[in-house]
Amino acid sequence: MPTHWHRAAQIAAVALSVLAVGLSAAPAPAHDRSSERIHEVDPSGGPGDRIGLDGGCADGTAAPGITTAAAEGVALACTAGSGKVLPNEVWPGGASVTEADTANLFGGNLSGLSFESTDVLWAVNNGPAKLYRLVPDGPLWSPDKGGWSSGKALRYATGSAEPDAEGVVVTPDGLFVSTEGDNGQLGTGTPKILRFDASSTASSLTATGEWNVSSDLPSVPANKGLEGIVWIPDTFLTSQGFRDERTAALYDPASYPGHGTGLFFTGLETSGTIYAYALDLSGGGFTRVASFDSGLLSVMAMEWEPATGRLWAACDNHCQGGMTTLGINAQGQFAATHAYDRPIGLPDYNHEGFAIAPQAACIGGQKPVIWADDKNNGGHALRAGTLDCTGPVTSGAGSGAGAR
Ligand SMILES: [Ca+2]
Ligand SMILES: [Ca+2]
Ligand SMILES: [Ca+2]
Repeated sequence: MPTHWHRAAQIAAVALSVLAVGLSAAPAPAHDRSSERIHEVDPSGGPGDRIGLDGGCADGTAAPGITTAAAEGVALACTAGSGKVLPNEVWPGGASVTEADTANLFGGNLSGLSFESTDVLWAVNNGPAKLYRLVPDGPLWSPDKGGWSSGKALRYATGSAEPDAEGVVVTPDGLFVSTEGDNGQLGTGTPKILRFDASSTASSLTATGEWNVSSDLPSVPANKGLEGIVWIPDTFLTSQGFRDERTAALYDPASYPGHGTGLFFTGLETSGTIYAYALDLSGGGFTRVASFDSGLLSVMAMEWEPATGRLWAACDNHCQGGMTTLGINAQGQFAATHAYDRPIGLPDYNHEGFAIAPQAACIGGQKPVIWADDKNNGGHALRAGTLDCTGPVTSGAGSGAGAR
């Protein structure tokens, strides 16, 4: 995205950072999205870029598109009175954020993060396609010196280069990566989910599983595909009455032999839609079990928080770093329950990765969260903040306030 789009937002972020020095955790006013205004436009009107919004409609009615300078200041047409507009709340954690990597360690394109444990954080880079195993290095995170110093190149199952790796998740069934397409064939978006053997000692990793879900998705530009991925265990889904949209009945894991012990949820950047898949782990088969709106105009990262039963969706600077949490409602569907501003101390950068540390990392009621900045602004790709360990449990909240 052109950097000049964000000049005003960056100035505002700096001002907020200055304020934060003197006003720790000053509460931000509730953010009513029903009267959002377009505050930045792409002067080139280039295809594939989107309008910039202060938040976006929770129901996705403000679809990404091309706009012109004439549109600046125009009110955003969220569905008035539909009850689907979520107000932004203050970030439910610490206001301060610190850089969490050595300067200029990663360069650009770091785009996805997933904690394996309190001491192991996995990261993917979309170009060159790489996987990193990160470990604590004082207050920072650094590549594991045991073979991961420069990361490991990622290949498709055929051994060919190279997947546009944007999201990563560690699961009991292996490490999975969501991709937008093939870096060698820009212009054609073929989103896939890949599995890699993170325990391999090889210097490059060839996918041990490949699921080409592009036939199930709307046609997307090469760089608007699957930005985020999480895994949610069957035990949680069944306990919350999750419904299978294919069978129009309660989700029954036995309907999907060979799918392991949970479902994969992956977010499509271009629409902000999240798709739930049962993957046939012994082959390339897959079945869509559900799809739903993230509550964001665009989704860049996702996280599953087992301790609270919240599914998190995160946007980058296309929506000022806004986030939503989702839970399973009384109809058995995932729906956004809260929308949050980014922490005051987090600059409005191109954060395409977001990870929440396990509950075991809680200290003083807060646990670490990490963002990955694709653009490596200021020479840093990782930033660390905190999230309250005892957030609202939104799963199974039914039609409570904010649910839709
Ligand atoms: Ca990226
Ligand atoms: Ca990409
Ligand atoms: Ca993208």
